[in-house]
Amino acid sequence: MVFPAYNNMPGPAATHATKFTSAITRSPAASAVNGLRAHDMGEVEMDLLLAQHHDYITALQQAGASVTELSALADFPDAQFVEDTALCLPGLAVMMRPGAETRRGEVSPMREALSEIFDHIADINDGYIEAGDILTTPSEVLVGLSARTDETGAKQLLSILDEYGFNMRVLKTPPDVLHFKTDCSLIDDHCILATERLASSGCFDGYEVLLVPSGEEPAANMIRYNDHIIMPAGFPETEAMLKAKGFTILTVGNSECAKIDGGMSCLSLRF
Ligand code: CIR
Repeated sequence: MVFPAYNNMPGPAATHATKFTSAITRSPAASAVNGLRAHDMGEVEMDLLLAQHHDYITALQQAGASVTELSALADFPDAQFVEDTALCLPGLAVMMRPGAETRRGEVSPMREALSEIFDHIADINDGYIEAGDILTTPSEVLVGLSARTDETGAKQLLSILDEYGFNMRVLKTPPDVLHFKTDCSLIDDHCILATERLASSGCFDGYEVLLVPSGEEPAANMIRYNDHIIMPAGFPETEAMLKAKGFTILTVGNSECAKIDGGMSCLSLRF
């Protein structure tokens, strides 16, 4: 099956990577305080986490999303980071196989939810892949190999996407960076915001690249949703740079998710 206007670079009407109507989020469980993290950045304050989660949903709604909030999964401390469980493309959802063993059980409940929405569902059942390592642009799907995403998983995704007519390119997530999208975001159809350490590899040649000001690297993970950019609060230089470029910004406090390595994109599936 081929989705028209996808394989031509750049596709004139290929805006599916920034234009959406819906989003899925999942309420953080009390166990979120035990979420995986690379470094100790202090205890997660549950009340603040819930308030920030609420603000995040409000921002999505302001950007035009109809938001479905799934209920918390107590057994899975990282389940609020729904992005990692599925890749949503026009007409197709691909269920991931997380590299983090403690996260694999998050996929099946998400599959159930997406089965009611998507006509086509495919499954990764070999190797590992988390969708935090996947950046979708209008012309291609970029996959960064990482500690959570391996070549076997990427290869299976490639064959699934090939069958459905989507282009895919395999890249590398920088060492010691959790996910590919920890360091980049699509902020316009042909413009990628990225950290210097990622962009300097040349992986975004052919796109316009905006570099995150030095010292504000965590701001590289944001989402473009229709005419808005939703970004974490506390990164004034990045915010000013994007405003000067004419983007409309919504900021959301992310201090608590940041303690468990979560950012703006991880908290929703957008389609
Ligand atoms: C994890 O380590 O899996 C979670 N604590 C954070 C996941 C963040 N997800 C993402 O960047 N897409």
